[in-house]
Amino acid sequence: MPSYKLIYFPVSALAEPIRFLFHYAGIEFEDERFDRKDWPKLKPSTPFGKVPVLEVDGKQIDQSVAISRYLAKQCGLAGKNDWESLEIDATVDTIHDVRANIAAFFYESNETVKDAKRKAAMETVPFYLERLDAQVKKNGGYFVGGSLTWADFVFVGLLEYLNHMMKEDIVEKYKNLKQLQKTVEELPAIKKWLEKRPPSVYPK
Ligand SMILES: N[C@@H](CCC(=O)N[C@@H](CS)C(=O)NCC(=O)O)C(=O)O
Repeated sequence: MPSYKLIYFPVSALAEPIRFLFHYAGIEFEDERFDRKDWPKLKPSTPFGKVPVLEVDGKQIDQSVAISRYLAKQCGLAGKNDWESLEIDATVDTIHDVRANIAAFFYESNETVKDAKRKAAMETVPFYLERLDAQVKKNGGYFVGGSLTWADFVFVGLLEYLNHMMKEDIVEKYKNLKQLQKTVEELPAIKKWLEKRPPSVYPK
């Protein structure tokens, strides 16, 4: 078994689906959370100046989605055939489109532009969530194929971060997404992780 080190800010966000996968698969890893003030020093040492970065036996790789897909293949969560794998990839991209819409206003510093982007997100996000909710309903409580896949981990893993940016529980009124959150969070390995995970420390 290779030795794994996951390097990220001290938050859930993009690293959390990867952490979910490690815990679900029962694969040991070092969960390195660096202090924000150390980022400028650390950034040039990463492949593309971004985190999360995974070190596999000392070799560095970035991109949270690619890393999640890699781990999902190892624990049987990457789809039962090529079509399902494609559906999972498409769903994960859609989930990241939702994140990008929310992040666009959250990280905007110009107040006028921020308001315009927030207004746009308030229309776009429900549009996506309604459709994702219907997808879960159609697929027996999961995003793809009637059973757990890494797309479910990406969505539920990102939720805390999305809720932090939106300042509300974004799945509150989406019955099927809410139930999916419950299903994932009640998986024994995930439940155990959620009980002990360090709280996210978001910038003030
Ligand atoms: N597509 C990349 C995005 C990585 C990304 O944007 N990471 C942010 C943190 S969430 C980052 O490294 N920000 C610090 C910076 O850009 O200096 C992924 O999914 O891993």
